[in-house]
Amino acid sequence: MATALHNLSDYDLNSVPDASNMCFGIVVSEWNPEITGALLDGAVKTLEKHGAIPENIHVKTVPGSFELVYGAHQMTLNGSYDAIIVLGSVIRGETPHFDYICEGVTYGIARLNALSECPVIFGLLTTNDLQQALDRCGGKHGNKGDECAVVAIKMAKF
Ligand code: DLZ
Repeated sequence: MATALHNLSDYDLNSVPDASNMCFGIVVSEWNPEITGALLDGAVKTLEKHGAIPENIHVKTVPGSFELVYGAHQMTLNGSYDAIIVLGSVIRGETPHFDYICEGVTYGIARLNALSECPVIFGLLTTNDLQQALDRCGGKHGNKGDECAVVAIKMAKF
């Protein structure tokens, strides 16, 4: 499970279906923008690398990670997406707030996956500090945005 044992940007290119006919929604949190912006860049570049057309990648922002569930839910209701990706970064602080946000988003996204027809891909970095987040948005452990894009294409094809 540990990302230190698995680079987030490493995958078998041949295992990824062609995405040229697919439409993707991405919901990205504005909190920790240097992290979420890098996640978004990684996700969009990887979707396009596998054939997705820029006009078929629709990006919406929400104020914080807690709002990712609402944003993704609205996109599932739209009915025109083959897969939806949520991107956020929650960094542990001094209060239990971190745990409540992480739990709420995890539960909310899992619930959407169980109840809606559109797969929702979980791109929430939950880290103890800023460095761990930087390591996972294009740093030494790769970019979780890349991983989410590959998962979105595979789940769209599922
Ligand atoms: C309030 C808050 C805090 C303390 N930390 C983060 C964070 O590290 N990452 C993040 O995406 N959002 C954070 N937020 C904002 C909440 O996600 C949410 O936007 C607010 O609680 C309002 O619902």
